Amino acid sequence: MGLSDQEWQKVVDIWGKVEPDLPGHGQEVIIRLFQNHPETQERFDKFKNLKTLDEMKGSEELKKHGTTVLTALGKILKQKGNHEAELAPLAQSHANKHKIPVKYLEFISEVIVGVIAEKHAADFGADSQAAMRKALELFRNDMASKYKEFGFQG
Ligand code: HNN
Repeated sequence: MGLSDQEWQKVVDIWGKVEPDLPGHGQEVIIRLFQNHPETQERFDKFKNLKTLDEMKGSEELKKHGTTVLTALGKILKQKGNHEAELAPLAQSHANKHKIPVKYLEFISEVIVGVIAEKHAADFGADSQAAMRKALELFRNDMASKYKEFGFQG
C-alpha cells in the first residue's frame, strides 16, 4: 500500500534530521541490531569478532558500515516509492550474495524507528513514526518481491 503525499513529507522531513549525523545514527542502529538480534552479527565476517559493547562502540569499521546502510536507505526513502533503480542492485546483493532474510529487514526497521524516536523525540511524533513504518514496510515488500524473482525465499 502506498503512502500519501503528507506521509512521504513526514518521512523526508524526519530523514532531514537524521542526515546531518549518519555515522552517529548508523553506529547506534547497527549496535542495537546486533544486541537485540545476535544472529544478524554472525552474517558479518568483519564484525563477528566484536564481543563487547565497548568493542562495538570502538569499531570505526562498524560506524562506517552504519553510514553505508543509512546512506543507501536515505536514497531509497527520498525516491518516495519510485525506488526501483536504487532497490534492484541492493536486492540482488542481499539475496544472492549476503542471503539476508526479510525477517532481518524487519528487525532493522524496528531498530531504526526506535533510534530516531530516542534521538529526535520532539520531531518524531506518532504520525511521523507511523509514516516511517509504512515507508520501511514498502521498502521490505519491494525487496521481498525482488527476492522472489531471484528465487531467494528470504
Ligand atoms: O550491496 C553490497 O553488498 C554493498 C555493501 C552494502 C550496502 C551498500 C551492504 C552489505 C554488505 C556488504 C558489506 C561490505 O562488503 O562492506 C553485507 C555483508 N550488507 C550486508 C549484510 C547485511 C545486511 Mn546491507 N543493508 N549493505 C548495503 C546497504 C544497505 C542496507 N544489510 C542490511 C541488513 C538489514 C542486513 C542484515 C543484518 C541492509 C539494509 C536494511 C540496508 C538499507 C537499504
